[in-house]
Amino acid sequence: MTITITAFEKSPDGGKGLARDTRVRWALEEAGLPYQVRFVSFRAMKEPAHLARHPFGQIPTYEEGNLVLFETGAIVLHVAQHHAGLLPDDADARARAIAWMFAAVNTVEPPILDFMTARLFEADKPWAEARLPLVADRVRDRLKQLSARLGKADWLDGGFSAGDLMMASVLLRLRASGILDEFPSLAAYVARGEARPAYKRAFAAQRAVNAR
Ligand code: GTB
Repeated sequence: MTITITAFEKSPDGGKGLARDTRVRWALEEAGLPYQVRFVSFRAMKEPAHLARHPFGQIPTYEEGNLVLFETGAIVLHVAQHHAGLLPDDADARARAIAWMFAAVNTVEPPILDFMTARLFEADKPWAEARLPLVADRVRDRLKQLSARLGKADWLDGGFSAGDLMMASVLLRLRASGILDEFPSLAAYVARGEARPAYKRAFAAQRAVNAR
């Protein structure tokens, strides 16, 4: 069955792979699944045709036959549950890998999003100077905990899984700020993810559309 995802017609990052379609592309590449992309403009995202796919008018979405999904965690989990390569066979290890997916979007990504918002969109506010160090430290607290758990391992729990795919995707957005490099083991962890052939294909595909 044909898989169709949505992505920005032109991503504001100019092809750095920071928009969330990249993590879905990465999962599809890991699973060896071909897919098509429907590109949407910021205006089209808020129109009824796209809102029928995504209640919040965002990208990415995922269509496969009658199934329409939104939320990258749900999309990557769906792909991982139906195709080999992204979740372990052992039931307990599988549950732990899924826990890491939730940790990525529910525990690690929120402080990173607060930090990005403060840094990129609120820098001109009168309170920005006082708030930015606070939100940056909340990110550092999470990264300290995560790097303690990762230790010297390559991946969070045994072999590479959808949990690592989601965690690396969340972390790589921090690179430009310099905070990721304060945690060399996490910077190396993200680099290991980005070195995977499937990530490289996903990155190249979005870059081909967005590079300017
Ligand atoms: N929780 C949802 C998920 O995981 O799927 C979040 C989806 C989401 O935030 N989508 C963003 C979107 O559609 C694109 S990825 N925004 C438009 C809107 O809300 O109107 C966020 C993003 C956008 C741009 C960059 N960039 O250019 O650097 C990075 C990340």
